[in-house]
Amino acid sequence: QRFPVVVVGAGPAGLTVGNILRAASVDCLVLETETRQFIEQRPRAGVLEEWAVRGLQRRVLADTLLERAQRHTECEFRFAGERYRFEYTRLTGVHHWVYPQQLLVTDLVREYADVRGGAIRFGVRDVRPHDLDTDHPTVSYTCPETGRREVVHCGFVAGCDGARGATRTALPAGRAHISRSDYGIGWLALLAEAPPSSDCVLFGMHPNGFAGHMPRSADVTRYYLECPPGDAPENWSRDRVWEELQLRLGANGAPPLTEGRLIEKRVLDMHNYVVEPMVFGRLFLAGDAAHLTAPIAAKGMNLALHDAFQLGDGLVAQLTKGDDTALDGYSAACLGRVWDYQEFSHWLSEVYHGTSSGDPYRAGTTLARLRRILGSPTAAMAFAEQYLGKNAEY
Ligand code: RFL
Repeated sequence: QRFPVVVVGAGPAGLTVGNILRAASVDCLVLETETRQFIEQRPRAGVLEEWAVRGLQRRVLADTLLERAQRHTECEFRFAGERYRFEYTRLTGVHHWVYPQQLLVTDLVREYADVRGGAIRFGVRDVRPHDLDTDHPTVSYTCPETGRREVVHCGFVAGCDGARGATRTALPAGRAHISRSDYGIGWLALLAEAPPSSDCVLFGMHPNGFAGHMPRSADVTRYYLECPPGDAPENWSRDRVWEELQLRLGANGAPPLTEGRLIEKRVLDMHNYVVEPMVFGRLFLAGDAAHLTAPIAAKGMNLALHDAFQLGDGLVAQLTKGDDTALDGYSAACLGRVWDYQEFSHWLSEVYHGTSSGDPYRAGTTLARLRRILGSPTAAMAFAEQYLGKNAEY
């Protein structure tokens, strides 16, 4: 078997790269450990920045999204028993899109496999890249039907297999630097079968811990509750979850949250990493495989798409015109936005978690940050710009 490009992982990053390649009639093979049904139903992110949707639109990948996604123009901070609206679109003219990640993945896999005729294998096991520092790398995997090892020869490997994938671990020690940071905080990530309780995202800063409310659709809402890292989801009964959400998101004049069945309950330990450079020989890492941003600032899916636009376009330029410029600059072109978003996540983490840190000094500076955003037009504009992401064209 031979393909110009093997893409490892069918998440937002891998499927976008695959679609860009197929649009230019470049053949590629996508290898995915899960089934198609599983990836089309795996709920995760939901916030897309305007530039990212325009990037998808330019590549004819946003038709369904633009019909179904919700446009968000403001968010609300709740603390010390009060609520404060923050109208970021009125300030900047820029908005957020909310579209559940599994719907984007469903659109991208349909377009790649069913419309653009891209090759994809689901349910593969033990994917391993080889000879990455040569011009004839291979990728081996175990075929789910036969149990046999298959070897694919290729020109390039796109490592888009997320935070727990195999491609990042193929980097030899000393050839890449991995920077890490751990917030020492957990978030209980919940999906409730309940309509959103507000028309916008809510952030609650409470001495008991942070709480977030993120509308996903007319009848599903994502909630987050700060908890100890490594906490067991079983420690959070339905009653305890709703009691804490009502308390941490409660504010003067705000109606109580609409409760419902919890359809997902898992603890995420808040940590980040960045791999530099994102390239080793013929392996190009993209998305969570290259960098993880804790969901504090809702940046992960956006960064995955940013990488995928750069990588897809760079591979097309190389494979159709022999032009290496974009691939040579790939890592630097991605890492600027990656570090910008990492820094914003750190800043925002302090805003969310300072109140509950138990340290009165941190609680005081947190409140000062919030008052600055809400009281100074210049600070509000700077915050909105980072919250919405640098609005460039891709
Ligand atoms: P993905 O989506 O993890 O896709 C990787 C794919 O690779 C497969 N895979 C392998 N395939 C072959 N061989 C292997 N060895 C493999 N190992 C894994 C996996 O099955 C999967 O299909 O990575 P990608 O494409 O880089 O996309 C990144 C985003 O998924 C991620 O950044 C976001 O989900 C993060 N995130 C959020 N990002 C936002 O921009 N906004 C949000 O509001 C937001 N909320 C979230 C989030 C992530 C969450 N979790 C569960 C981590 C909320 C949650 C709860």
